[in-house]
Amino acid sequence: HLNDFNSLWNKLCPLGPPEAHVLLLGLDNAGKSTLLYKLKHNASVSTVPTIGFNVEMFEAKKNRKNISVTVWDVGGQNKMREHWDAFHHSAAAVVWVLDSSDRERLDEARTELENTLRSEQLRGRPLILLANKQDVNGALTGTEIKDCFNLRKICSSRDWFVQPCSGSTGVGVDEAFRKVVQMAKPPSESGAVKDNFRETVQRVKTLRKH
Ligand SMILES: Nc1nc2c(ncn2[C@@H]2O[C@H](COP(=O)(O)OP(=O)(O)OP(=O)(O)O)[C@@H](O)[C@H]2O)c(=O)[nH]1
Ligand SMILES: [Mg+2]
Repeated sequence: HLNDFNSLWNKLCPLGPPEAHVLLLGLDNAGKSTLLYKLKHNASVSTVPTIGFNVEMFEAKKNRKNISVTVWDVGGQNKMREHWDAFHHSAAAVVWVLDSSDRERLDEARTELENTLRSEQLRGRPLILLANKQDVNGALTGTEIKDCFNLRKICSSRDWFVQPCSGSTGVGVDEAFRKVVQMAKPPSESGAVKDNFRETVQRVKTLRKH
């Protein structure tokens, strides 16, 4: 009986399936929120710039086990960037979303990515770079981005992967998520990390209210 099974499962796994937190970061207008909702609802949602963050949960399988994946989509505007590091410590993977069609802001994106990767709390976490907006004519290819960002060098101490995609058409979005789940490396879970994390969420919620 399903209920019996559920109660047995809850006794065996009182904490639920293991969780992985994934951070979506990148400049404003890169397409993070569009990608999040495409992935969650397979719908093209019209977005507004994110002040604060959006968060969605997903079920996934990793090594044939169910895991629960929480994706944090943090606003990319300048004034939001100082809050990014509040999300770093529990991240199992960093997903950097790039507007591949915006050549003028490549330098800015590269500088911000390098800053993010310098974070002590993200040490060893994998980087998945989403080369978004591939539907736009003249968008940089994944290979061009890999070279232009010098990923081999700046990611010498972590796993990394470049996935071309489009949040508008959905091309590459499922592949990106599968890759993220496969590469995710949760930081060792300790009480301290969890408390710290709760505190961070509270802090950002308060921030959004003001
Ligand atoms: N052509 C095209 N446009 C896209 C794509 N993804 C997002 N956009 C558009 O880019 C704009 C910004 O998208 P958002 O998802 O709001 O960007 P964001 O990264 O969440 O921005 P912030 O919340 O300010 O950090 C919107 O007008 C989207 O419709 C894409 O793959 N192709
Ligand atoms: Mg957004």
